[in-house]
Amino acid sequence: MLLIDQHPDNKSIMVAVLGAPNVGKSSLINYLLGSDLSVVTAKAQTTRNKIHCVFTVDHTEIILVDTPGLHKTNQELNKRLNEQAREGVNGADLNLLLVDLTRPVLEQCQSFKDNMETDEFLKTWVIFTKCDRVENYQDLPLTLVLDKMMEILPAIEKGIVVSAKEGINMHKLTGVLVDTAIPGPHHYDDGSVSNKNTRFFATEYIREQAFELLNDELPYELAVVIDEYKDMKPRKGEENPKITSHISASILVNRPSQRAIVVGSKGTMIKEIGMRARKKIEAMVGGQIHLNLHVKVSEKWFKNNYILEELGLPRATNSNRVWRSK
Ligand SMILES: Nc1nc2c(ncn2[C@@H]2O[C@H](COP(=O)(O)OP(=O)(O)OP(=O)(O)O)[C@@H](O)[C@H]2O)c(=O)[nH]1
Ligand SMILES: [Mg+2]
Repeated sequence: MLLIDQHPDNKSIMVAVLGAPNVGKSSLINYLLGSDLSVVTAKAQTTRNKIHCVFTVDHTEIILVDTPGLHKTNQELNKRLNEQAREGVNGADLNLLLVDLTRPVLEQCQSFKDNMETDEFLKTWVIFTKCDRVENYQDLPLTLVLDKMMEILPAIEKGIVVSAKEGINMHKLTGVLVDTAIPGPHHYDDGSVSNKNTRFFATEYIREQAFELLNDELPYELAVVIDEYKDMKPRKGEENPKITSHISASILVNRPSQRAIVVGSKGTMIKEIGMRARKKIEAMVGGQIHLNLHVKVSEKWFKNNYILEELGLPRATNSNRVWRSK
């Protein structure tokens, strides 16, 4: 946004949303945003790229950086996911460390510290998530837990208990973020919701539906790439074209047997994935789209540097030697 267009009361804050896989990072962001922008599934490691998710409250811009769940790993893909999470703090003013109340909380704090692989931490607030799943969460000995966490990570300043499912304390969280925002210009234009484009979110929504509909380990060996994304020009005299975009995308899998599962009997599975993803993409673009999905066997795509780069996952500092072939 041009400086000349900035309101004198403008404030901004960039917040890195971090934590283990599946703790509810994307759910929290979507709740605060008031939309299903970021992908959420019951499976761990749903988010694969760091994503800026932006909203404003009066004159305050809040940029939430969604990140992949940090975890210990030797796999190339996962190393790159961790790197995305670590990079999520670049430029941030505050870390939110999400800790799932249904799992051991001190362990999550220790793992976060270890997996970030640094001794320098921004000021950090602990967000205890999924309190709706804990009986009498109000009686939790939070002060004691926070003291123990601060021993592990001195950058911790405070803790807030929330539920994105039930909306518990979410307005309070927005309020403290607004209060903490720094006076200065906004980084995004009014109405912008992300640094990622519709092409990126189209792949995310296809992958989200595939994750939801497919069982077991398959999702981890599945990725989505766009082959073609064509916005249609209205024909002469046509004011509101019926189809606004044509999208062709490939679902990559590791083995032929996985291809058969994703296609499904008589193509029913791929049809269902496509139908659900299309609805979500149409809601995003505000028009009708034509979505063409293919399933391609791309053996060990998750070790292939070219494909990983295309998926927005550049090499990590601790990357393995990876395949060079296309
Ligand atoms: N009961 C309950 N479930 C929640 C809450 N927040 C998230 N979940 C569920 O937890 C699961 C994981 O949520 P995500 O938001 O995808 O978690 P994440 O931390 O972004 O996960 P990754 O991207 O895989 O690291 C989903 O099934 C959510 O519906 C909550 O407040 N209460
Ligand atoms: Mg996520």
